[in-house]
Amino acid sequence: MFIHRRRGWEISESRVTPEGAAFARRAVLGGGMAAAGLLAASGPARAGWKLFGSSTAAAPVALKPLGAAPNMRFRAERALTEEAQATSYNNYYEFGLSKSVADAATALVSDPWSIELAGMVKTPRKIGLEDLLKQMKLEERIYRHRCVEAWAMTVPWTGFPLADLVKLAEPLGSANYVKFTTLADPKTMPGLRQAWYPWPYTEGVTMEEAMNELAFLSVGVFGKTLPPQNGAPIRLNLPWKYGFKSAKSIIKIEFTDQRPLSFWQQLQDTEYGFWANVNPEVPHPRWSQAEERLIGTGTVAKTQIWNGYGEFVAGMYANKTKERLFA
Ligand SMILES: Nc1nc2c(c(=O)[nH]1)N[C@H]1C(S)=C(S)[C@@H](COP(=O)(O)O)O[C@H]1N2
Ligand SMILES: [Mo]
Repeated sequence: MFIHRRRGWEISESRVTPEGAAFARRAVLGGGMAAAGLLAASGPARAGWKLFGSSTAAAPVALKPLGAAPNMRFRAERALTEEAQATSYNNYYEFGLSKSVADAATALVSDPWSIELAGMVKTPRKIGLEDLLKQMKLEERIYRHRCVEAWAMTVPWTGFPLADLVKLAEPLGSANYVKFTTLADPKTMPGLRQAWYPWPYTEGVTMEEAMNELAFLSVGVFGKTLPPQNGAPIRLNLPWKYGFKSAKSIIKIEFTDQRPLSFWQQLQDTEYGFWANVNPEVPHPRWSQAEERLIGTGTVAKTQIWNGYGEFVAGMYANKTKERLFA
């Protein structure tokens, strides 16, 4: 049977919304919370957002300049996305299902912050972010970011290689995977009221992927500390994988010999699997991944295998022929 797969942006935002969100909307409707007027005005996808969004004006979040030197290995070969776009079109489900979570995310308390280094490490411990940053050398890298929903951006992140943190954590030889757990605070995160989601948001990579030069922990974007909606105060960037692997607001990094089951896998493994490497030739079950829409300009670009980072990462997958590498 021939299935015509539309391009991601030809589908309405509600159709591109992952299966879990569709499920959430059904639950909202079934729960009788969606008043008819609200639905008529904005449609079911927006209704969810209104329920969880904040109506009060957001307090401005003070961002600190970081001034880290650019790493010339990772420069832009396409125009940078405008800062205003990259910081106002976000996915951060803990703060709501829409792309407009910046106001709600001002509730995030990111100072003080500490990260638990847990599991198969020489000495499990908690490390304060300030203390951690004293031991890491910050640099700026421009990365392409490709969301599984077929939008993309190109932004300068400030941070340090994940490999440097792995070395600091001193994992045992038996640890094959790294699991990331992110903040789940019901007091400040209205999205957590959607109890049918498997909070907290978690992600995972193999130890080999964690040690790859491209795997990056960011504490800033556009030369300043991360705004809350982009994952303050520390988030992952795995630019050869779909964006959902790049977990925001990380509180725990755990070393394990078990492959972690991520938030999205728990919701829909067939659509959002463990590997989730970018590949234009492997469509999402509900839309094509061949092209991407650049946020801000709306320019359409061809999506590249490994999001264009094959020279860095393709070798890691050469012998993994039995794995579902691209979903
Ligand atoms: N904790 C957490 N991390 C998350 C998400 C989320 O909802 N919660 N969304 C992911 C998705 S789907 C994408 S595309 C990126 C978006 O990052 P950005 O808003 O900085 O562009 O964050 C990822 N990290
Ligand atoms: Mo995404």
